[in-house]
Amino acid sequence: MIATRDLSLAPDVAQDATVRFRAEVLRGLRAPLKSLPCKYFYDDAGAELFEQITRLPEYYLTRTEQAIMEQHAADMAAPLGRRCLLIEYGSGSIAKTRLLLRHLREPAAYVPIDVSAAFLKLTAQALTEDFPGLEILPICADFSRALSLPAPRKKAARRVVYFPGSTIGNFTPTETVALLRHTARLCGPGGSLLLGADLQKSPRIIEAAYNDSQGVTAAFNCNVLARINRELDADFNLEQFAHRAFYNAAEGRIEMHLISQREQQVRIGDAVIGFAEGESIRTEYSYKYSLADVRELATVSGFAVKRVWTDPREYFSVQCLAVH
Ligand code: SAH
Ligand code: AVI
Repeated sequence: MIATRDLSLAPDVAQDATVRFRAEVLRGLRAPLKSLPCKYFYDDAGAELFEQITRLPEYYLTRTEQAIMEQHAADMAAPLGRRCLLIEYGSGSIAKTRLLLRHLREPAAYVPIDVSAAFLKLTAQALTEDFPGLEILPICADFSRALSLPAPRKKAARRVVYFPGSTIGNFTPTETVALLRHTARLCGPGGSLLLGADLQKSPRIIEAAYNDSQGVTAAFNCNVLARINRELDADFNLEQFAHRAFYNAAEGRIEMHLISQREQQVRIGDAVIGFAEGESIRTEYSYKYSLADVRELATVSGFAVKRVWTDPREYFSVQCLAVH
């Protein structure tokens, strides 16, 4: 029998989440260089727009990682052994997770962690049908914050964190080291991290992935303002902010911004934020690493790189890191 957990948030937890959302939005918009945390992209509409992005011809990341998983998931699963507890950060639509689960030997349980309740509900439903007997323990939370893991019914031999999608690239290198250290502690001795990371390549290819011709990435970017309007009683005029994404070669990252098209004031609840014409809100970084960069980040964070799988063009990598 499958066990899944109720994902509806208790009223006080939902209220805490809104208080935190408001505090983080105001902190970001009151800073001299305005920014918004990218984890707030993923309300129901944002999750759906992200899924559309993964199918765009320009967005090479998802299909390249999927191909790596299709080819090597058995190899990735073998050293993880019997009865591992599989924890996933930013699980999303779990398309790639299925490939891994298919090859794991009697996993103790699967713990998807995502800020998107919409994604998590779909996950539990879909996996219930396809993996009978697998205990699923979803957590709707920010994986970069302290969290306590639910105890699976079956005793786990080791903990494995699966972190696909290059979501690691949405953290700065300093944040990445903190996140990896926290992950090494979570995995504990004998644990592993299976990490999907986008790689450096021609800036032309990278920039196209974030400036698609159908405007889906622009809609994804602007949706965060619609979410703030709806959830925080704000009055952003979406027509007055334009999507901008560019590759910052010095920092090795894509930057996504929303550019104010005129001088304007926006109300968020009882707070008022002023924008100059041309002023930017930075909404996301997406770092692109070399294999050596990942090795260095892993090593200073308590991991050793054990295996690396890439595609023939070396656009993307999946890496097995062991806690050392
Ligand atoms: N793993 C999927 C989805 C990647 S999109 C894939 O590879 O296609 C990024 C996912 O991470 C989204 O589902 C988003 O809701 C989630 N996410 C982003 N930041 C998060 C955070 N700090 N904590 C928990 N989930 C987060
Ligand atoms: C989830 N994350 C890795 C995506 C990325 O490519 O940085 C989010 C995204 N932003 C724009 N398009 C996709």
